Amino acid sequence: MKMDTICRLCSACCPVIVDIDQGRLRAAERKTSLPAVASLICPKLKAAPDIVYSSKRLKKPLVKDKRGSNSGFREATWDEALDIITGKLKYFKKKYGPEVVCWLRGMAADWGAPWDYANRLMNAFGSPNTIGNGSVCHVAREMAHVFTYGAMTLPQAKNARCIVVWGKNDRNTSPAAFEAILYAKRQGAKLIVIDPVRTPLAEMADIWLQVKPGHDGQLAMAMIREMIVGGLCDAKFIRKFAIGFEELENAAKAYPAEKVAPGIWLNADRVKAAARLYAETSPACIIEGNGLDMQLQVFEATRAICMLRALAGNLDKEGGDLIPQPVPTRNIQLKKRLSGNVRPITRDYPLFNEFHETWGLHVQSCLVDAILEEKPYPIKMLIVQSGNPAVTMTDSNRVIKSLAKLEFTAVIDLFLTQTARFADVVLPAGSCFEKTQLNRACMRNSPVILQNQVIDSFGESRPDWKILFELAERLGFQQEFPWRTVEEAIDYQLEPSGITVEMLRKNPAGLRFDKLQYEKHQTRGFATPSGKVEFFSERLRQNGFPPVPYMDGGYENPIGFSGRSDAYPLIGISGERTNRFTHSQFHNIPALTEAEPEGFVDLHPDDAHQNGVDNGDVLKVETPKGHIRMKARISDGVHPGSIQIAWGWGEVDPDYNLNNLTDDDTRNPVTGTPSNRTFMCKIEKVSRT
Ligand SMILES: Nc1nc2c(c(=O)[nH]1)N[C@H]1C(S)=C(S)[C@@H](COP(=O)(O)OP(=O)(O)OC[C@H]3O[C@@H](n4cnc5c(=O)[nH]c(N)nc54)[C@H](O)[C@@H]3O)O[C@H]1N2
Ligand SMILES: Nc1nc2c(c(=O)[nH]1)N[C@H]1C(S)=C(S)[C@@H](COP(=O)(O)OP(=O)(O)OC[C@H]3O[C@@H](n4cnc5c(=O)[nH]c(N)nc54)[C@H](O)[C@@H]3O)O[C@H]1N2
Ligand code: SF4
Ligand SMILES: [Mo]
Repeated sequence: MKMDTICRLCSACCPVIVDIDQGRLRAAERKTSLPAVASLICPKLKAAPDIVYSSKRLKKPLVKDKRGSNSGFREATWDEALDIITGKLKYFKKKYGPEVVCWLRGMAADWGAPWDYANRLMNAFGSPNTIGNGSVCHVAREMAHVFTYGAMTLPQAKNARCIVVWGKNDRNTSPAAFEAILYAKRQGAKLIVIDPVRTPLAEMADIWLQVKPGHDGQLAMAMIREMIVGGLCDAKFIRKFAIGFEELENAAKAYPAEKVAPGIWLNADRVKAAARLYAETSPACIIEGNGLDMQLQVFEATRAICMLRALAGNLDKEGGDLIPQPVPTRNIQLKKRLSGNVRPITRDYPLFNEFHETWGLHVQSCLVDAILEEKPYPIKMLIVQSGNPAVTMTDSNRVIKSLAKLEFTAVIDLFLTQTARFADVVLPAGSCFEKTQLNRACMRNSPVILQNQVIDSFGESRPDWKILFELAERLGFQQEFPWRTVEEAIDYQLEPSGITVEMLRKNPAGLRFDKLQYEKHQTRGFATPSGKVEFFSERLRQNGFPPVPYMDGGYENPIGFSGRSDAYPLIGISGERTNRFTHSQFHNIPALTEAEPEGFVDLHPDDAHQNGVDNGDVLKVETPKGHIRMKARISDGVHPGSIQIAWGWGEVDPDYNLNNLTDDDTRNPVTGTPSNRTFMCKIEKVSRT
């Protein structure tokens, strides 16, 4: 039987058709809306049955029992496991106050509506500490958009005449977006790629700017400057719909391409050519990605990039960058229930906490501060849902110390991960094919497409929503969680839109709430305090941050450990996400590891020669925080002076854990973002092939 759903094996959230036989998944295939382009095969989706029915999946709840089996865990019933967790929740609340309990969410259970259940539960319980990983993913970038023109734009690559791909590797991370770029290129669109690594997109580009890692903000300012002095801006749009142009013009004076380019490994003429091609081709869109996200200057650099969109007049144009039309939903977070006296552990980042009612709290580094240093107060109990912080959070040695110090930890996951090993109780969660949920990726801009439960639950595992609803019931929150099924909960949340689960099931391709509209600013303006595009943000100024990005004219080197470059001369790039793995996931699935059994450190032939390194030699890569060991792969796809380190392999062996190298001491002052992606390091050959 064929059924429609959304794949959530990674955050690309592709609509898929699954083939089901007696409640079991046989195969799955992506749908594509672009008939002219062959649908890209996703290896993870192809391996979905191997993932879902992996022998390593957790079938039953586990409880830590040091007297028991080798692993230290014994199997338990759901009743026992949930009773232990609720007992601990009540104990810590009574002894210290509800805020000592934190709920930490990774990206896997969905960046979406289901997260609202965790917020609702924790807010009803009385703790403001529901923390996600937005400080290292796209949320810091989203805030830069919101502070510039009120919402995060969606690039309309399919109909663009010029596409800028800025720090994104869509072939591996978002096949639908890659297909749209291929489609547009076939229609003659120009492609500019800004990436320190030669990705498949860089190979196809009309202009590839191999920017020095972490220095995108200076590049964006040079492009702004080139557009302004070249008279290439949309003056009419700026006059009517923007404020602070003069201040931006002044700030950009410090960044002529000739002055910027040599320091960021680029050629001034090519920077100018890129700015001109972007400005002179209309409509044009900018696709940004995670290459910007873990930069120390993520907020400022993204704000500058957002300004390029406005200067070129591409905002909310077909083939430009669309201002989304989100589906109206009921805010079910119950934030108002919190006592005003209990401030979250992320209190030092008030603007980031509050810029968007959906996102909640996202500076995950604050959790480690709270556990280890008890700042601003101690966290004693942690519930980790759909995340693997022992591998994915910054400065793993520090994270692991914090996990070891916690008084009680529960983990909700499909597998016994490096993080779950620290848990007192592990609850087995259902995979994305085993649960129905509202997917935020769809809600952000219609059409809304439902993620459906299409197969039976594996073993005794339960969908995340069910685990949360049952915890709520045990804590006495029947009133807050009155729903018997997830369908009821979704209908309640979607009520303002008039869309129901039943309607969504009848329309598997999705439902739009309202008609797609462009240039909405003509009638409504932009959702900023001034109603205009804010090159100058009074809100930032009032909060002690530069109102215009890079207005100090500085040429800072914003890379982790940049002050230690004598001892650590190479730039380490947290590297490629290949299309077989999602962060720390699926390295235990033979169907995927057969084709890609290990990760590599890519280094340029010049650096290999200088360090006497051959292909396959084992390298020790070191920073002041720690080291990893991984095989070398010589590649001219990276710039001399930089190495690209494979991401996500720390789940297999802590010796491969890239976050052993990263620094959590220095963070972006607005968003708390550390330099996970870019840091100074050194290499040493430790063995030959
Ligand atoms: N140095 C460095 N650090 C990074 C990054 C980087 O590139 N470099 N990337 C950053 C980014 S962008 C992100 S988003 C984070 C990701 O950080 P995490 O969210 O911690 O990433 P994953 O390794 O995917 O962990 C997801 C976990 O959820 C489990 N899981 C999968 N599906 C479900 C489900 O439906 N329910 C439940 N309960 N569990 C499920 C998986 O088995 C896995 O253990 O890492 C960040 N950290
Ligand atoms: N297969 C797979 N798909 C995924 C994921 C996964 O783990 N695996 N993770 C999901 C998640 S949570 C996320 S956030 C997205 C991320 O998806 P993408 O945004 O595509 O992220 P990456 O592929 O990590 O990085 C994008 C590009 O940024 C470049 N880059 C690195 N440093 C810099 C820099 O300093 N400047 C610039 N301009 N570029 C730089 C890298 O070389 C890379 O080509 O993917 C999602 N999809
Ligand atoms: S890219 Fe692959 S794994 Fe990710 S959502 Fe799409 S089909 Fe699933
Ligand atoms: Mo992410």
